[in-house]
Amino acid sequence: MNARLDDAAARRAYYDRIAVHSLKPLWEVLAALVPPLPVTEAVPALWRWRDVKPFVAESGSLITAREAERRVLILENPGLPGQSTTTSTMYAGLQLILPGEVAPAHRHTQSALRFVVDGEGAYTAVDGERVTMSPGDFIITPMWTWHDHGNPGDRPVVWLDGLDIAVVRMLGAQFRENHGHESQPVSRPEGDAAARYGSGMLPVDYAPRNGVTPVFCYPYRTSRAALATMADGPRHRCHGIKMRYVNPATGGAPIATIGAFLQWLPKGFAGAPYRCTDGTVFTVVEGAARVELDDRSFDVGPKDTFVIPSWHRHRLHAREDTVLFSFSDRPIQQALHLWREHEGE
Ligand code: 1HN
Repeated sequence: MNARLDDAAARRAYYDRIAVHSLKPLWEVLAALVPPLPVTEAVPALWRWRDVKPFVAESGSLITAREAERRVLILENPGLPGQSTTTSTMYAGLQLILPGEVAPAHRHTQSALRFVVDGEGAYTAVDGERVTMSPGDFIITPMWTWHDHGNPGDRPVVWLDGLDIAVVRMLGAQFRENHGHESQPVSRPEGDAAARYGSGMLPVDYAPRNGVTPVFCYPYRTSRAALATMADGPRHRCHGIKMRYVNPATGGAPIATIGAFLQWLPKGFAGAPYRCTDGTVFTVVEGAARVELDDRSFDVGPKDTFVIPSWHRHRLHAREDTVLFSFSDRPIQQALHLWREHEGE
């Protein structure tokens, strides 16, 4: 029996018959599979510090860091419910560690970054070296490195975690191990990695490892001073003054899968419209700014976190001198020659 070529009922019946053989007609989904422009379910979203801070603090009375393993509130994109992700590829969360607590040592194939948001005096230990955290410090935990956190200080500390969870999930490459000891043994003094690899020199026989930077802490004091020095110079019409964190041994991103940036918007800066294919998580370090998207805008201040999904046109306006930290999957897209950006309307 030949179906009429335009018989919708015959097509539906055919789809039902082939479905039991795990077959699907491409022609019904082709346009959605290969859209003319990026399509993502992720939506622009904002987590104001004043709104989330009480909930972060409250989590401290509900569960210990030990019991939770990591006491974190996921900044879940409202357009991706249930997926524990903030952009289509990047996870962000706010982690709380109270005085006296330890978050036990483990390692996994997901790479992580920390950006210290509130409080100081906690440490994170990476491969045998501890680093004491202060607000604005950018710290990385490369994939498959042992890491644990502790707070020997007298104040709660909160940082933003960024991980490539959805990327590793998509690739089916998730592995994890517990260390067995709550805190990994300390084998190197604090500052060791910075001294060995972070002073514009490298040990003469150093060979880069896994595309991962040997320097794992980028103190805010240093990063901010770099931006401040450049603040009087030429500015990018969209970004103001924007720096990317680098692996000093390669000039590439500090983590193979995650790019991280710090930018300075001078007071009164009115950025030109911009879009790029890497959906990006931003945190305000200092200042006050307005983020204008096509169909919504928000005013942001210190410790607020917001997300701009892929290919969403936006402009940045600075009401005060403003410093923004951000991270995205840009190194992945660039390695695959997929990354695109567009300046202007
Ligand atoms: C993790 O290991 C940390 O080590 C934070 O602090 C957040 C989210 C998902 C999976 C592992 C950490 C995490 C995580």
